[in-house]
Amino acid sequence: MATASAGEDGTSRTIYRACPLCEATCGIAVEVAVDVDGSGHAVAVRGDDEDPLGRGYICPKAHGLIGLQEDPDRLRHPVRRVDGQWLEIGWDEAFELVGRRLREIRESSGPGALSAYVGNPTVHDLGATVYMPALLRSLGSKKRFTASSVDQLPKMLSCAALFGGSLSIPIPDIDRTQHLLMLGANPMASNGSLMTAPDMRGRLRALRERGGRLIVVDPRRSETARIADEHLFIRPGTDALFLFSLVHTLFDEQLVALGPLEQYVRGIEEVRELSRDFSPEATAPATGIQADDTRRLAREFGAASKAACYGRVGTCTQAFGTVSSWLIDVVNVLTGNLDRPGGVLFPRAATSPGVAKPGPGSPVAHARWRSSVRGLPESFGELPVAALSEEIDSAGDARIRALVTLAGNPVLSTPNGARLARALESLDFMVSVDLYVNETTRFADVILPPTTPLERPHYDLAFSGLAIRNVAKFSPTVLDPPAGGWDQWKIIAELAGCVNGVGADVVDDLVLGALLSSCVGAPETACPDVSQEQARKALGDKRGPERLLDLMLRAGPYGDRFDGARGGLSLAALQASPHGIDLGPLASRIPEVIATESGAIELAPPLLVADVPRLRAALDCGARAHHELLLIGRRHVRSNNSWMHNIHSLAKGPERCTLLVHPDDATRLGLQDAKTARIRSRVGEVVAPVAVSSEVMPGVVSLPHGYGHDAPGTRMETARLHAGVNANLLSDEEQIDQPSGNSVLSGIPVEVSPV
Ligand SMILES: Nc1nc2c(c(=O)[nH]1)N[C@H]1C(S)=C(S)[C@@H](COP(=O)(O)OP(=O)(O)OC[C@H]3O[C@@H](n4cnc5c(=O)[nH]c(N)nc54)[C@H](O)[C@@H]3O)O[C@H]1N2
Ligand SMILES: Nc1nc2c(c(=O)[nH]1)N[C@H]1C(S)=C(S)[C@@H](COP(=O)(O)OP(=O)(O)OC[C@H]3O[C@@H](n4cnc5c(=O)[nH]c(N)nc54)[C@H](O)[C@@H]3O)O[C@H]1N2
Ligand code: SF4
Ligand SMILES: [Mo]
Repeated sequence: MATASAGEDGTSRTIYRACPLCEATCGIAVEVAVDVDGSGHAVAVRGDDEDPLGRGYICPKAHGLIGLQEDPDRLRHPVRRVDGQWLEIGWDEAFELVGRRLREIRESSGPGALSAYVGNPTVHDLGATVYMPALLRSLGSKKRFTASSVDQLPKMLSCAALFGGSLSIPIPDIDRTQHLLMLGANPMASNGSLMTAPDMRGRLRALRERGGRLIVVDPRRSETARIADEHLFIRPGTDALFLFSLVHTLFDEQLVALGPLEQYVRGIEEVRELSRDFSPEATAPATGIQADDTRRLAREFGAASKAACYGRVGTCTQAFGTVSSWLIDVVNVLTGNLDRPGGVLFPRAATSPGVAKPGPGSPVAHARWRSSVRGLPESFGELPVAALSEEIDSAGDARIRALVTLAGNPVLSTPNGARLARALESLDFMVSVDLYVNETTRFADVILPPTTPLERPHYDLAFSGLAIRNVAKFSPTVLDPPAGGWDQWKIIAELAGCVNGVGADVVDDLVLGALLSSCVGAPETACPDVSQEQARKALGDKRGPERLLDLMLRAGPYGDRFDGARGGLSLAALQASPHGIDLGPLASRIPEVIATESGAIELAPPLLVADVPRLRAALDCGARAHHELLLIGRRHVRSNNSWMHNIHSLAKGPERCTLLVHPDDATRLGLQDAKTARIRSRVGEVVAPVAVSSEVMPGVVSLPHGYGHDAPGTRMETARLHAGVNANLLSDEEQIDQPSGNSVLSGIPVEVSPV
């Protein structure tokens, strides 16, 4: 437990909220010591035993919230870079400058000269989540990038094709399943992703105690593989081949049994045909998984009373990310496990539109425009970030000249970080909304720092739609923001406004107006009988994200429909239940949730079928390329992508940024434990300490991402002491998953030699 001095007046209060640091969204109890002047400081973070999802669980990172709060390197005022020096400036001056520069560049070079990169912590703040789209719209540029395209974009694309919604992602029913087949995920370190489920250790233990099985497929014997019933090594990047072999076997051995799902599914025969070439014998040389094992795994999956196939970042950030993501759900569908308790289910979030659009929908929002240089396709309004550098340094007159970054560190988190750093340095103007001067924001002209997570209210809009139970929890402000501190929503709204010469209030009104028209007063909305005026009155005039949240909750599937007497959810109802409200286990939602053009689950969507020939070609090269050494990443429970490395309590301890090498490879390459190695790829090289370990499969080396904190010009002194190297100096912006343009960050060909 983190401790600090007691409050000056000797009393303390406890505030319950959700931890905003990762997708688990654990309920935490923050103890605040109260000072004589009534202000307070956070002294301890505990798990909240009454949180319906987390039931008291937290990981070591939760305490880091206090470290973040007190970090002397964290920015507390806007800063401007002048002749290499950071000068504190006022908010008005900052926005005047930013607005003027962005407008000038847009006027001289067109809206395509403006761009934005939105990073991962955006989804962990309600305010950023709801105002960010307004910022992107106001920039008026089609060149927008987010961390999705170094993460889950392939899953979004496959789900949009199969089910009609990029966020219609089936979640493993981990508390009721009897068989969990997990690929490319290590929730024992990551605490779970696209599966909001605190305490994975406890939940996986419970699975095994009730006689269920956990099977992990991973090129590394990860922390999760170690507690599994069975672990199979797989050659990086070959999951789609392995999954197709499972599908092949399901057909081959008459294990296909869709049950009640069958009436809603189209394309089963086409999938059968496609799977013919991918027999377990055909894929084994490439995957490294024996044909007998693949057949046995297919049989066991088919025979389990309730089973869930689940893949995460390792199955997305690879050359066949979209096809792998698709085939994971094909396995679930063919065995009747989609939409069945104990299988994989669609959550029903409290803020999802109250009337889901049932039946036929619109086509997948994909490839409506393309990037200028390589012609990479847009998905859901964003371009793959693998194209960001070239859109700055090689797009001629169409080039990006000004960039907004919001809660992102692409120099450490996207491919070929060295080229991106050079490109950022060449921009005419850059503004970053961030807490630190780090590897990316050091190139900004202006940095606008928001108040901290403990100083703002929160609700997990995204993660409540990805959780293993339906829950709703509001997180109130824990600490009063400091005088002159700006909440993130207000910074984003002001930023959106200043581009067009208006203030944050105008933007707030527009956001509210748009949300009102989609929630109330029209036949296709959830509350056709409630007028916009009525709703507006019920919501009150408090500006900011809480009012928008109230609207979404009240018009949502559990909402009070603006009728207090009716009962149901509202912001007030959540505020009266500080631990959160349990809305029950996940339940079947088909057909209501399906929104494809046809109204059916498209098991063989054209977008994915079109990528199968590329996969077929990989059957041969896969086997031939076994002499290549492939680089994968890994996560550590005390780390968080590229940040939180400046918090001593998390950063201390043994060196984490080491290269894991299998003993056979170490011998062959002349590498020694604890000595250093040079790792080279097509795009760059780094030098890192070696840890010889049979934890990785032969032919695979592993280096975590998010390090490389020794760059000049940053202001993160603790991180600098544990600098490590940037694994994304090795990842190659040319290597992408074809359908989505998602970066390949796993399975990068490298050469390794002793230094
Ligand atoms: N090689 C390799 N690369 C990877 C991955 C991998 O597995 N391997 N994983 C990928 C994945 S899954 C992801 S999601 C991306 C993440 O990529 P990014 O989102 O680009 O990077 P983060 O490391 O999450 O950086 C977060 C940034 O937000 C800032 N920040 C933190 N909290 C706040 C806040 O409340 N407000 C604001 N404004 N800023 C804040 C931090 O200071 C930091 O600058 O990295 C990807 N990159
Ligand atoms: N402590 C901590 N928690 C985090 C984060 C963090 O940085 N630190 N990041 C957060 C974010 S943004 C995300 S997206 C999630 C990610 O959550 P997870 O997906 O669980 O992420 P990882 O722990 O990286 O696990 C990925 C696994 O895929 C394996 N792998 C790599 N390549 C392949 C492959 O080709 N095939 C297969 N089958 N496996 C492969 C790796 O060895 C690794 O064990 O974690 C979140 N939680
Ligand atoms: S697992 Fe840790 S970092 Fe993630 S939400 Fe829970 S306490 Fe926070
Ligand atoms: Mo991520």
